[in-house]
Amino acid sequence: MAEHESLEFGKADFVLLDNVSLEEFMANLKLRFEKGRIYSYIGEVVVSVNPYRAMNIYGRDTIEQYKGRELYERPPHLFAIADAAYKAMKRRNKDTCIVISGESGAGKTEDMSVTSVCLYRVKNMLLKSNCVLEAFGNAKTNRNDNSSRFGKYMDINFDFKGDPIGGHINNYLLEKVGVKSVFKCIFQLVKGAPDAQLRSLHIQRDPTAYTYIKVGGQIKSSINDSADFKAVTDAMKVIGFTTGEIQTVYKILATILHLGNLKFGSDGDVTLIENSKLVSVLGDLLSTKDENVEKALLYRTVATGRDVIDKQHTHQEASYGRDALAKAIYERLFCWIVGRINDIIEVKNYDARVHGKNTVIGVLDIYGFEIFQNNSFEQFCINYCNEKLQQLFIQLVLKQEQEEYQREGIPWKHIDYFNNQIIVDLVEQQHKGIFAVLDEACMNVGKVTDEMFLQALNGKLAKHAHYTSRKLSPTDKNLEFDRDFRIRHYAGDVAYSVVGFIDKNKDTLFQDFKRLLYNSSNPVLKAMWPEGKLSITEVTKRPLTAATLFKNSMISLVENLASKEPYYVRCIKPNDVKSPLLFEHERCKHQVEYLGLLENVRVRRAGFANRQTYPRFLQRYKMISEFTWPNHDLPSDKEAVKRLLQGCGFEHDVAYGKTKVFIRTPRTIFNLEEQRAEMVKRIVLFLQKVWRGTL
Ligand code: AD9
Ligand code: MG
Repeated sequence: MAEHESLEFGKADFVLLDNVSLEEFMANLKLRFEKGRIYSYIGEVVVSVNPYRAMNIYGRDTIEQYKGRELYERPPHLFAIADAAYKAMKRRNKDTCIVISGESGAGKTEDMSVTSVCLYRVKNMLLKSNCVLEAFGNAKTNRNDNSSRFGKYMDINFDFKGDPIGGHINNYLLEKVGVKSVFKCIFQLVKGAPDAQLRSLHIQRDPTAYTYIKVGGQIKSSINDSADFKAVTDAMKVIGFTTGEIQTVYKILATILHLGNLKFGSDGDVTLIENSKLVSVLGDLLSTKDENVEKALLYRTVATGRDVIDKQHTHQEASYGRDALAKAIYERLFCWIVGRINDIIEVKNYDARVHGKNTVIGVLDIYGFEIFQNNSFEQFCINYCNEKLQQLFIQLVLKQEQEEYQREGIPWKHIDYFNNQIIVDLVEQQHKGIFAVLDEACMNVGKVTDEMFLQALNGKLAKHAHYTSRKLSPTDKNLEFDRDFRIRHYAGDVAYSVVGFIDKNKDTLFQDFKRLLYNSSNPVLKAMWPEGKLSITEVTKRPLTAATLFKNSMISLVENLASKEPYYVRCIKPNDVKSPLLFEHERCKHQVEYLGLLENVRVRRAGFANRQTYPRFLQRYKMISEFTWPNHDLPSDKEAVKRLLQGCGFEHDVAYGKTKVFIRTPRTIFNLEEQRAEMVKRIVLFLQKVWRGTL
């Protein structure tokens, strides 16, 4: 428990509250925010409130102050958690992870960078990779000017000495370009690239000239555009991207902007490209013949039995194909960038037999819970992801903890909490879940509409307590549209429009585009599209849907996190206007409630900071007691541990379970550690004297 701060800043650890009530919790949180104390603890969980202003608390000197210290020795800080995760990994040779959660704009990505700086030490590559990924994966939304449109899970590998030796990034990209948001890299290019480079890409320095930027809205210029553009390009160079690769990256961004401006028209039954000059621009950028570009945009090749014919797109199909192409090449570019970064940062040639075990700290920063005016498939996936992470928190912090006390026979009064498993099931359950119903709808190509999908949901989920729709609750004033269904999420109600669900769930990129890109004479682009190699008759297997891919990736992410020792950072957004002064009480209270923070305090307060099996405890501390050193003659290890702790005067702070001893406060552990270190020192001195014969 943190005890070092003056009380004028409130309680540094919520466990120290006099009464555990929502009012006291909120009063303490507010006081700390107003005093500029943005971090607090609940035991080992960090509660972080977005300050919306630059804080002078992230310097090297501050990192040094936290290194090697115990959590409760210094004011709460992310550095302390990073160091705790690091120490736990080193001491126990165990993988750990830091899970950062909270709604959109709560400060996760900032907290992730702060934590990473502390963990990477001198690993420049990892820092540079952050810069590139943010440019390509973040966009401005209503909720956050720098909103992560991709989830990032990063493993940092350490060698046996505890030095970082590399890493690996998993990305969970969702939003695609041209949908709702414009990625930062696109602004940086248009506003910040040198004139000559723009000319070679046929791009004008005017964001309003591009439909996709206009559709994405919020045309925002920053004074730093050219500096940002340069920083990202330089970062790619430092990471090891070749000049050809960097050029291709920008050619792809330019391609996307030009695609957005393509207009289709018709002449009788024939679909045409109105601004055909753009076709040769695209041919140039994609290193392919103009006529190939034109053909892929206007026709698709279909196999009918043995025959292969070119079928003309309708006007609508052509527009649809164009947008699908823009989205797909952006998505592919992003994954390719992550892949290239991984090639470079991944640990190679690590021989555990020579270097000892290589351990990992994972850090997760993912898109936060979102409610927009109009919520679609992307928000649905994002919010499902947040349900999964909340479930993991419940499992690890609230549920397992209490179950262990019961199993071990420690007297325990159960603490109630809302278990969101029911919502997770609503989304991911086989056959009945929303994803399953959606996938079923997508099996019937072309026949099922979004509305029919909604009907199917209504049919299957009519009785579900967390699902409703206009049809099921006609009098509900909060359900505005017939096309909406609403989920009661752990963090609040969200109405989703079904429009576009079916399209977004299917892999809808015409094969002709894949072939076009594969046949490019630009080797970097070609390598991004290996499946374009297949001929029309070879393409038969139905690809997995977006929902299934996303669900699978979330399930394996959660499994991965659960296999590590987790540390949590729970981020809170103090207001919706990005103000450093405003603590909107209701807004914050809502977050404290749904994050389960009060329950967290209760479990923590009634619970124990540390537990160890009796043999393990003895192995570590037996030298500090005459009853146990070098061996004990008591009937059991449990008895021996009791004698040891009685001897040290810690009896009041511990409980004895069937197989483990439970220690309430970290201070006791700290004290035991100190005594142990002291004894080890004395034993070593003693042995040295024996060896030297001076005894
Ligand atoms: V989203 O789910 O990706 O939409 P995040 O990641 O939770 O969201 P982010 O870290 O991007 O939020 O923070 C939003 C903004 O708040 C930042 O752009 C900063 O302007 C501001 N912020 C957040 N944390 C800090 C901080 N520790 N110090 C200063 C901060 N400013
Ligand atoms: Mg973010």
